[in-house]
Amino acid sequence: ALSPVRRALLSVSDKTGVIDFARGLSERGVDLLSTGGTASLLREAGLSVTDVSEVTGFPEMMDGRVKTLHPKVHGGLLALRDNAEHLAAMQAHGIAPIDLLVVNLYPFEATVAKGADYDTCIENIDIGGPAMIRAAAKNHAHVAVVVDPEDYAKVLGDLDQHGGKTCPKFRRKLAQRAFARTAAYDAAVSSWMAGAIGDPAPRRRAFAGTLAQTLRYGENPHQRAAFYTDGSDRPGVATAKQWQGKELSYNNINDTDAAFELVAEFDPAEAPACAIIKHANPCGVARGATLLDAYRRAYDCDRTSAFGGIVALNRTLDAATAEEICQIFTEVVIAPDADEAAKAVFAAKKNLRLLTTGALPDPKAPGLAFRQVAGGFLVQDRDNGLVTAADLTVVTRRAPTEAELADLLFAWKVAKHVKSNAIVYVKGGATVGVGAGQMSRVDSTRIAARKSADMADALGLAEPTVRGSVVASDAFFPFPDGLLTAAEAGATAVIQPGGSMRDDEVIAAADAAGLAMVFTGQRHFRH
Ligand code: 93A
Repeated sequence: ALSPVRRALLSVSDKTGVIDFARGLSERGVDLLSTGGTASLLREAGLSVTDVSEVTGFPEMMDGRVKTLHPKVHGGLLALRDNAEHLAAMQAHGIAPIDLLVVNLYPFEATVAKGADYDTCIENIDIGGPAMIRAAAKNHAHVAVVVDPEDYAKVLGDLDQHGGKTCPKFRRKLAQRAFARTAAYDAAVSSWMAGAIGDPAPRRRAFAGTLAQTLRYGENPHQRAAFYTDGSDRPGVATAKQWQGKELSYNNINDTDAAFELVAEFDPAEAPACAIIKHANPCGVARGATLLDAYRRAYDCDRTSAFGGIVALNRTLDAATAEEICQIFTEVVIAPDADEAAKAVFAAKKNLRLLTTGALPDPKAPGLAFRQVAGGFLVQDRDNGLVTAADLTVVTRRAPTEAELADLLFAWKVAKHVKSNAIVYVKGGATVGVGAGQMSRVDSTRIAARKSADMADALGLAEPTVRGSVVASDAFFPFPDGLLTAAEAGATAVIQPGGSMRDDEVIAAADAAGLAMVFTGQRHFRH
């Protein structure tokens, strides 16, 4: 049934639009109740407001921890207006109905994002607000609850359409949004606490995100989609500032994330690095003497696939690199920063999106990764495995040279970010062939070598760049065939987890071919 709105309680931290909304309510004959800060603001705007403390007969106390937690408030929100017993209780205890609740919560997520200390975060956990929101949402048969300033105008519209009443369908919609908000809020508190106690394990956790952006469509145009943030401050596409270009699509966001997570594996203090991503797989990754050099070397791995790709850089984008990127069609460029000259270069390319994040994400930081299956979702630690030279075991007669070792470690970092079965050839700190997403490891090995040969043809090189390269395999070679394919293509050293039943055969084949091979003891499946 339609429900009249005679009395509204407003208690908001985010004061956006609340004066106009309250004035609109007041003009429609609605009495206003409010808590301290909200009440003063409305009074300053010339509105007549009753303090909640006047209703409860208690002052706001304990730094505001107790302001609305009172039967005069919760009875007014929860009473069923068509229940004789409830009405009698209201009568007996002097409780007046509250027909509209307007609350937004202490900015807990924003406080965490600002890096506030533990006690400040705790103080920003709203208790009274969610209690009222849940009470009003439960009683949506009679009460309307608004948690988002974007809905203020809709409430006034609904009141006008129904002669000062709200309609049941709208109240139910508002209640659903209200429960989504309190669920996300509590999940944010729980996630923050999990981090604070150093236990981000994927157990006993509640998961929820905050809607950041509705997307035009999903992976395909017939799929609806949205982007949610999880409240973590990990630098990346969710926290980035977009300087230009149209809105990111679902696929852009996915690919940009893959690109930035990959390039962050390469310490900017050691060398500039660049990763170019297509369909979540790298088609070129390189270090360089300069950022421009790194970009060019990454581009030369697979120029065909780089077209329409996503470029991630581990250092501040400069004008020379920006000019070079503009030579082909690129969807997105993401970097920790971009200087003014680089921004000026991109300004002429209206469609190119430039994102800056202020920092690189820490590849070693803990976190969670999700994968959906029918009826649920899988949660695991993000793959933050990182091997160093000290973790490697040389298993062949020949040990890798210093140059090979550097390339092996480089290739291993890239392989971690390639869909399995992943095979990555690297020479001189640049990928020269990437084989991704094949069901057979031998096929990945062949494809990567063939792509390298194609590229050498296109560049007019005398021999494939894969000659004299090293190769990484994200999981062990189950048989010698894959390894032999890589050796035939011209690879001289191999990095792989080891652990196959036939490791002996594979090692013997490597020795026979004169290869140096190291085991990492750690696998990087990415399916
Ligand atoms: O500290 S609280 O959890 N205790 C309460 O009883 C309470 N009631 C409302 N926080 C409470 N609120 C919150 O105060 C609201 O959710 C809102 O975010 C804020 C509005 O305070 P003010 O009107 O003083 O700015």
